[in-house]
Amino acid sequence: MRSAKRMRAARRGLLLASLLAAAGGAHATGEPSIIPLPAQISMEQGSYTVTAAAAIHVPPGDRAAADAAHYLADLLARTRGLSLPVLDDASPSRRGNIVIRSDAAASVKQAEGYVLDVDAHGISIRARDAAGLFYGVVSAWQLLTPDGSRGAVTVPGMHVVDWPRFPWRGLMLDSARHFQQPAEIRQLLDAMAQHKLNVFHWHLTDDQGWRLEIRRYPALTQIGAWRQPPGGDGKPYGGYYTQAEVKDIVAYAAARHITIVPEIDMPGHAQAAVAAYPDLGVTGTRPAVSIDWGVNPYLFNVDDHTIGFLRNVLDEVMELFPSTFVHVGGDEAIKDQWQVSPAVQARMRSLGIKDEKALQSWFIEQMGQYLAKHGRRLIGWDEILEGGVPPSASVMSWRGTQGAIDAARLGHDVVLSPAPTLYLDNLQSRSGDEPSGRLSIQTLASVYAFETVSPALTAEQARHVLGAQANIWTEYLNATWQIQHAAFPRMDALAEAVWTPANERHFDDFMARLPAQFNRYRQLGIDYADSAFAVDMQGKRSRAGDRIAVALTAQAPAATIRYTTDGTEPGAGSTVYRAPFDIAPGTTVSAVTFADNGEPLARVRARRFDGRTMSSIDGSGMQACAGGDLGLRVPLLPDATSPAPVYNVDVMRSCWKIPQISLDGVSGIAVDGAWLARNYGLAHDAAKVVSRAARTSAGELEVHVDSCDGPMIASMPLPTGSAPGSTWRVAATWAAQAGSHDVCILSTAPIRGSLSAIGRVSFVSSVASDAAR
Ligand code: TNX
Repeated sequence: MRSAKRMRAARRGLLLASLLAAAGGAHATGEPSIIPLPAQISMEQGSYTVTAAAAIHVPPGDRAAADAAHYLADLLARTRGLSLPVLDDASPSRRGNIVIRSDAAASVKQAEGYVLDVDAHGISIRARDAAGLFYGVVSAWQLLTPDGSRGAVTVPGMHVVDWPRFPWRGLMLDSARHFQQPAEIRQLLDAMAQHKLNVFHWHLTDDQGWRLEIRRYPALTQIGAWRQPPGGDGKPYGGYYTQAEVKDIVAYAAARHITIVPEIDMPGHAQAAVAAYPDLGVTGTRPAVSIDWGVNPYLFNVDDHTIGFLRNVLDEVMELFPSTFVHVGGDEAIKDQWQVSPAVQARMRSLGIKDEKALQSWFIEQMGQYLAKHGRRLIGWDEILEGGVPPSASVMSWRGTQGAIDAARLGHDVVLSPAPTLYLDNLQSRSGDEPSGRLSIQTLASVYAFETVSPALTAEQARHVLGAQANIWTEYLNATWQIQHAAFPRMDALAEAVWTPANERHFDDFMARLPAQFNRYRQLGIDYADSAFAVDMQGKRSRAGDRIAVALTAQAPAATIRYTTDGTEPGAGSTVYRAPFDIAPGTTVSAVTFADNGEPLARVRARRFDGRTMSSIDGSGMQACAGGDLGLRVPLLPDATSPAPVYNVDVMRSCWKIPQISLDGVSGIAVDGAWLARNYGLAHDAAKVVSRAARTSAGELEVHVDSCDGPMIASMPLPTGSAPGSTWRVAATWAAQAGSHDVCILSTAPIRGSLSAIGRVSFVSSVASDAAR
């Protein structure tokens, strides 16, 4: 076998040859856009054209091949307009057209692998198992959709031998914080399968909602699935999955070789369950289903009744989900309630357990043993390592990667899903047009660079690394389009990190294969993010103010940026951006990145540069104040589904810094903001929320220069009547300032009421003509 490097070089060389050979042929595009990149691929002579007259052939009685064939036929019809029949007439020697067959002798390295050949006679897919055939079909579909057009397509000759790097290639979706319809779940599962991902970790219960019907305990969903959102119209927010819907979804996933790992979170994140059945809780009182994101205090108690309840729940969970692994959470369970409860303390003593962390271990092990008795395995978040990891447990490492290292060293199987890299609720660019989410920016490149196996592990320990997954937490992802924006194309980067051999992964090569994937997304109706290819524009005014130097950037390192300055859409013939250029105030710059083949890679971004727009700053131009963290970009109301408005907030400090802005000729400020729900479970950090003295009842926005302790140049009373979701504009003028300064804007609003948030700051110029230019 050739080394990976030489295979790569050979691939490139032959690719060039086949491109030249195919010149003038049907759809001669670049490198075959298979994502994730196969383990081995070599380009061969010849090519094959699939037309509307083609058929997909499978051997009679080869059920796995027939299933894969039908999946391919369906996908091709949807995305290429080719309706190919599936015929069960493939003899062992059959060649030509598309042939899919189970083949115990297929030379794949391991389970889920496949061999795919394209030559002048046709396309052949062989595999030892059903998953391998399915993945072969997914690769074939990608080869047959190299561009956005419909109808006949020519595939270059090649030999692909492919298998996954890890058995756990996952995606987690939080259906508790926001609820997704079954159809949305199915669409996500379908897309996962098309990325060769095979584990869907379904976060079904949390403080803000219990989403799984349990026949024995109907109140879990009658009460626990509904919450009363702040600032809403009085209608409860919620929803749940009936057992019939779950069975459907599980079958839909299984047909795509995806295992669904359900998560029932315990002993923390239990507030919705306790709201339904207060006797499961510690205090005996009934809380509301939570409306606060973060860490809430409600824990399950540790008595026999509650342990029995959870076992009964697991019975129904196991009945619905055939997965070997069942996830029992274990995260963020602050122990306050257990610490002050005489009953819990008595139980702890009678069990001979030394502290609450060890009590959590005992709790989790009760579940672990119960699952083991039923032939299942327990997995939990890395907090289950605290207080002694239960012997039967596997660990999902989220607080960085140390949990995975520790657990693997102790001989436990682990799955990597570290925050912030694999937390897709983080935004993916600094652009102001990104929707709500967490504000640690995790770009496509940073997800791509993720390495599942820590170099700190020995080869023996690394055998415990099952794989990795990305997590879609949905506190701020309220609608399908937001989930899709967060997931795509970072899911492509994840797929390559968990499927492709480590030494075959190259970001530039990956980026070159993405445009074809974007075409598939459009065909499939997936609202992907173009953030990695979007053009960001920064303008800098000359001293005299008569010229503006505009700099254009995009994350994609190799993308060609083209732009116009006359208001027209940039096309393949527009000026290529090479260095910052000068424009006169009042000019609109429109820019977009292009692939080598002349196709645009993103939506056109346009911006008019004049005195007014340049002195108007949105969240993307704001930073945290010293010692703070603008950690979140939140919508106007907790369940809002529109892209705007959004507000970057520091819930601890309510403070924003605008770095180095020229105050020459600036005579005042106008701030567009809103009152937001202060719906955060801050647990032990609650005491750290900064409270400032206010002079008026709703507090003020204070403007300081140079630092937050620097001179105050304006103070604007905030409007009273601070209902969450109400927007406002406040303004002030000030005595002339000179030079460039950091500007600090802080809020003195009372920390018990709504959260004051600023969305846009406009510096008002005293030179009227300048604003008009
Ligand atoms: C922490 S990750 C959590 C979740 C949140 C997430 C992101 C984990 C095991 N717990 O409850 O949704 O941060 O906001």
